[in-house]
Amino acid sequence: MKTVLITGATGDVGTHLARELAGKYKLRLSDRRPLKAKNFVKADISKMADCLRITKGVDAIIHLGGYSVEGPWEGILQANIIGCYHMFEAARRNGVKRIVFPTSNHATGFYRRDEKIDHRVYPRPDSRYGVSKVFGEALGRLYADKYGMEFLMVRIGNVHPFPLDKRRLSIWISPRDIAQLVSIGIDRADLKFEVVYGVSGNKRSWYDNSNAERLGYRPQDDAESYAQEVLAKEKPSDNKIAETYQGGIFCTAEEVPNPAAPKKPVKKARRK
Ligand code: 15L
Repeated sequence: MKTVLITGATGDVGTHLARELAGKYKLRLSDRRPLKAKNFVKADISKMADCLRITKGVDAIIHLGGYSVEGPWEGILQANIIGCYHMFEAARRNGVKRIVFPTSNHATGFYRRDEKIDHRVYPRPDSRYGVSKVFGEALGRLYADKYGMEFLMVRIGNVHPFPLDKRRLSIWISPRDIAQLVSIGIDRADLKFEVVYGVSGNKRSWYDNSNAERLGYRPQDDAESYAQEVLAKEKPSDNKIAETYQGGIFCTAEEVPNPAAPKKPVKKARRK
C-alpha cells in the first residue's frame, strides 16, 4: 500500500479526502492546526525544516496546505508561494516523485461564463489567490521538466457534499469524485505533468474536461440533480462582474471569508 501525505488535512477538502481515501492508501495527515488522529504530524509549511520532516518516506503527496481564498497578500505569500516552494523542493530532496496539486478554478476565474475552457487555456487569475495557484502550476511544470517529477494539477471547483449556489452548479465536485480524480493522480503509471478540472460531470460545466477523461476520470455525480432546489434559493445579484465571470465574487472582492480562519472567540455579555 502506498504511503500518501496530505497537507492541509484539517481543511474542508483535506477532511473529505482523508475520509474517502482511508483504507486505499496509508495516509499521513499534516497541518499547522492540530488534529486528533494517530497518523497526524503537525507542521508549518512556511518552514523548510517542517516540509523536509513530513515528506520523508512517502510515495506521493496531496499538497492541499495553504491559503484557500482571496485575502491579504502576506498570508497568501507565506502559505501559497513560499509554502508551495518548500513542499515541492522538500519532495525533490527526499526523492518523492509524485505530487497532486489542487490548484483552483480561480487560476482561470476571469474567463467568461459563456465560454467553455479546456486544460490548455492561458491562466486568467481572478485574485491574488488565483495568481498563487498559477505559481504552483508553473513551479510544478518546472519541477517536472527539470527534475523529472510527476504532477497532476487539479483546478478544483468547489468540493462539498452538494452544490451551494448557482455558480457552484457549474463547478461543483462531490467528495467521491474528487477522491477518484486524486487517486488517478497518485496511481496512474505514465503521468508526467497534466492539468485537469476538479469538477463532477456537471451539465452546466464551464470546462471541457476531456483531459481528465483521457486519464480515466469517470465522474459519478452531476450538480444538475440539485439545480431546482439551488435555483429556488438563489437571491438575485447586482454584481455584474461577478455574474459575468467564472470566478464570481473573487473577481471583485479584496477579501473572501476564509473558511479556515480561526473562529473569533464569542464575547460574553458583561454582567451589570
Ligand atoms: C476555491 O478555490 C476555494 O478554495 C474554495 O474555498 C471556494 O471558494 C471555491 O474556490 C469556489 O470557487 O467556490
